[in-house]
Amino acid sequence: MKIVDAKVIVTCPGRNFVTVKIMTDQGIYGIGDATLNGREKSVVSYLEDYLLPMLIGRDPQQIEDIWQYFYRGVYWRRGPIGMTAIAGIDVALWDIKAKLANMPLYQLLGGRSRDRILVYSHANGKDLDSTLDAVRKAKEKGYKAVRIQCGVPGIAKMYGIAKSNKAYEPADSDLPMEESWSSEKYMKFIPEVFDAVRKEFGYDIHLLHDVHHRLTPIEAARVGKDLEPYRLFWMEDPVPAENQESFKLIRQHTTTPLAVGEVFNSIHDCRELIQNQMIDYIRTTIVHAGGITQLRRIADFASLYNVRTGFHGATDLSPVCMGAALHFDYWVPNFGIQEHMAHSPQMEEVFTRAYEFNDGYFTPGEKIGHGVDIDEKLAAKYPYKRACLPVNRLEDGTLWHW
Ligand code: EZ4
Ligand code: CO
Repeated sequence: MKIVDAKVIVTCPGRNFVTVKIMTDQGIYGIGDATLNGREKSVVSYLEDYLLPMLIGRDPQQIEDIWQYFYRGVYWRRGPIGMTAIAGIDVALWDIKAKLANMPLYQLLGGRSRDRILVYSHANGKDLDSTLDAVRKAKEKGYKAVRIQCGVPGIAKMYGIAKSNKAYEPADSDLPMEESWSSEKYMKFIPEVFDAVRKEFGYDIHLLHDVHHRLTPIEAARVGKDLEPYRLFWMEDPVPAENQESFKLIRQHTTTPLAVGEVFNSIHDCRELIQNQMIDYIRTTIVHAGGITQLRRIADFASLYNVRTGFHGATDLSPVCMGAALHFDYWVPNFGIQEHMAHSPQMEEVFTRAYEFNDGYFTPGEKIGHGVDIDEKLAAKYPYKRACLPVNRLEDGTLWHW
């Protein structure tokens, strides 16, 4: 069996998505997501100019060898652009292998370990009242777990809060917009938010929160401690994680569970965090961490230390990534939770899916492969449009983490 063609499809049905499509001499094809939010074209170039030409003539069944060829073989290892490109190829190859085996992908991975996949949705509001409304709406849709972000009095524009009534959308301007931040104002306000949410909705719902790397370790320790009475499912990305040692300090002070890793792209980025049991959930996802081939290794390694998965699943990860992630979640023994932000109807016209939502849980569907496909004709109607993530500054103008 041989790969006869491989291409990249870029489409913007409301936001930019990059899809790898690999064709074989047996008529079977596979697709993979290779979207890197705000830097999409750099992955497109890496694929088109380098990796895809090297695929032609190879046996698509040799997923492992192809992965090693693009990881070890290129000399320049790791990094978001390279690992996202590898993930796009890897998922397309797993899709092909599952189609060859005539199985849904989860069967090929080892079969399902659970009946259904718990997901969390987002509830954000510019103030407390609108945040409570958003939680109510998520509950009405059936979600059993909700990530809560709330505008902070005195901070004009901040991450995670939607503009007017639009869906929350961080990448929406041709050049980066500027947001602002005050750790002091945030730290004072955030326990009040969770207090109000628990008072209104009780404890029979999982609550999550994303700090988006904005605190120092000792500040994160305090927030974790202050939030303990509200029993969070997790506190996400409390500090930047380049320095994995930061988490030792946070861990000494709080029992609020920690989730980290959506910006990681290799097993080495999370090795110390996992092996020193400094986190509870690993968020590294298929598209940004070298595909199923590497993520399996990360999950197996994490399972040795009681760390469970909680994959990133924002809308900038295409339905192709979501489909593959749900097959992975169905199988992985140490599953924790899966993030879910609904794609728009326009996006779901371009990408057809087999996965289904029912009362707060997903199932990946029984379609062979990962069950997601792309309508290329429709995709071609939505040309790429540059959309940058914002930057973040402190009140005195200092450029800050975001
Ligand atoms: O900022 O997906 O937990 N989710 C997040 C996301 C990320 C975007 C970046 O592309 O933090 O909203
Ligand atoms: Co996050």
